[in-house]
Amino acid sequence: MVLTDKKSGIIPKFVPKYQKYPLCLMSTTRLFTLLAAVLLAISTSAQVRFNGQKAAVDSLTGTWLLSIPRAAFGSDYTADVLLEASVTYCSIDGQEVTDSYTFSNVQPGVTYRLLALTGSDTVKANIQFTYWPVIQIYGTFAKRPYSGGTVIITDPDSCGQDPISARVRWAGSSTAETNRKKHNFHLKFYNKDGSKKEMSFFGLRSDFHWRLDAGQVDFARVRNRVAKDIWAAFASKPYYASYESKTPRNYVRGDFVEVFLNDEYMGIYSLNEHMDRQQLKLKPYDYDNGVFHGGLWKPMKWSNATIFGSNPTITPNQKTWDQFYVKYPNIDDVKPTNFQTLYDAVKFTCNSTVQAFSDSAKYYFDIPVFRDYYLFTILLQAPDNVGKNVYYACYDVQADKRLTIAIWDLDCTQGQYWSNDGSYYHHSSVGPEVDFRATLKNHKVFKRLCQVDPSFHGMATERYWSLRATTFNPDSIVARYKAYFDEMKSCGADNREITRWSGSTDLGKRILNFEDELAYLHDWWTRHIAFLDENVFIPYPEGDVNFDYEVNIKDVTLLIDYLLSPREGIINEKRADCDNNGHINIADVTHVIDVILSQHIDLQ
Ligand SMILES: [Ca+2]
Ligand SMILES: [Ca+2]
Repeated sequence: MVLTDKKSGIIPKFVPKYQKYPLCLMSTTRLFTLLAAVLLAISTSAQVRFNGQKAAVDSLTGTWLLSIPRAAFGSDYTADVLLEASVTYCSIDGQEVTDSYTFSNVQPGVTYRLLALTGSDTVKANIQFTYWPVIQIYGTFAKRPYSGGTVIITDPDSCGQDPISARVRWAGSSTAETNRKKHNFHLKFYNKDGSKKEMSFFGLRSDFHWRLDAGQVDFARVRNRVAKDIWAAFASKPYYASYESKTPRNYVRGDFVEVFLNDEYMGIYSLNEHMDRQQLKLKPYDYDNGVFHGGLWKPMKWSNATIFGSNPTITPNQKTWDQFYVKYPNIDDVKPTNFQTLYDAVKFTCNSTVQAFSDSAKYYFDIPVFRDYYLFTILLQAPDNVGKNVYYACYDVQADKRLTIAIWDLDCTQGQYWSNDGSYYHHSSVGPEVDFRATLKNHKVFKRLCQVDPSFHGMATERYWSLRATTFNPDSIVARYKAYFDEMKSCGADNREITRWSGSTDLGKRILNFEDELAYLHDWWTRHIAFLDENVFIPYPEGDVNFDYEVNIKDVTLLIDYLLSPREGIINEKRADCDNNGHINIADVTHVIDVILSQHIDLQ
């Protein structure tokens, strides 16, 4: 992780609170009284610094968390200790500390008991280590609007802990309700003069706007991340990638951190890039001449319009059209805005004849990316990503009106439902033997693409089988989870997350257990891929050029038509290369005829 600015700072005064666990054993009042007697006071961690670093304080458990290099785990870790003048005595695990201390055999979750005396207070804390970055957020926040706050970011590989001025709000829709606890956050960083403070983490893009993803209702906490990894591993690039000089990404990247809010541990988050014009490398608005180029839109909620099923009158003077929100250009900068390109695609989907849709869908939609999204959502089962939690982008509305897709927010996938009402856990509607096409075809673009062109599903099927032994192998998908669980386990974050959130209302008061979830995911993926193999992406027979699961004279006719007049889109070239020699020619026609003849021989 790379931080860009350095200046010394303070951690706000730590106020002791009741111990959260184990509440089941005694009343809060009694517990508080007991703790108050034992912990006469816990004070700010700034009074004791380790290699210049102030620990992040969790007032819920009395834990001080220090972020140190990963290499320090599994061995002894020696830290220079700096005591503030007010500290008259300090010990760790009973050994007096003056200017340095060696933590023996640092392991995930292992605690070292600190005792510090000042003139008026006795400070007791359990020191733990992580090798993930730590982000401390201070302030009072809501879904909207942004509120001022302070953010301190501790990099395991450096000692800078500058307080950063920030504008912060909760991100998401249902996950941003006030009755939820582990909120996602939008973070916007600012310099002291009020200018945007660009920061880069994990070697990712430099930006002033970052998002912390909580995985609030996700029992694996990493579903969104694994989903994005799978998409990044196979999905087609946007149609304009071949002529845009920079690399567009139709997904966001990020990495793990541990978050504290007002000195309460909030657990494992993914610090992610932002989805915007910069991420997708859309052509910028021409301010000099007032000309629109790139456009980016996102549904806020599911509606008939967001599934391209109705085309109400556009509202270019507003930031929303029906349930679509204009992300770029920002309505605050460019008003009226341009919903026309999106509107035209919706209207075309609603009103075009079968023939017109068949002929012209490729001028409105980035078919390879739409096909990959079709495959991806069937693979993951993503009911929250049909008509919402997706971005539509146009590179340059002046040159090419095609919409492409960028993925977003895939927490509720792979057997995970979105509600936290307690009834959704491992819900049958997202079970491994559910054919997701029924849900996906509520979206009229996918419904019509499947209806007018069998090769849409056909080519998705071929893509599925080309990836079946690698990216889509259930063992390789489960291995992604295993690797992330191992990662969180080996820095101790897994148990900190469990201690903080297991049994919470966000999880329908259910137990958080990563081993159980891994077993669930293994079962779900093994059964789901077997189901897809046999029921959804059913392999086509050899010679079935037109994807109707039959090999007959229609395939021969189509193939000859194609050879006489090659046309984009009427045939899948891989299927047409029936003898699989890399060329499409008359020998393939002969091969199809041989297949047909052999069927007749088989029947005799
Ligand atoms: Ca056929
Ligand atoms: Ca051939």
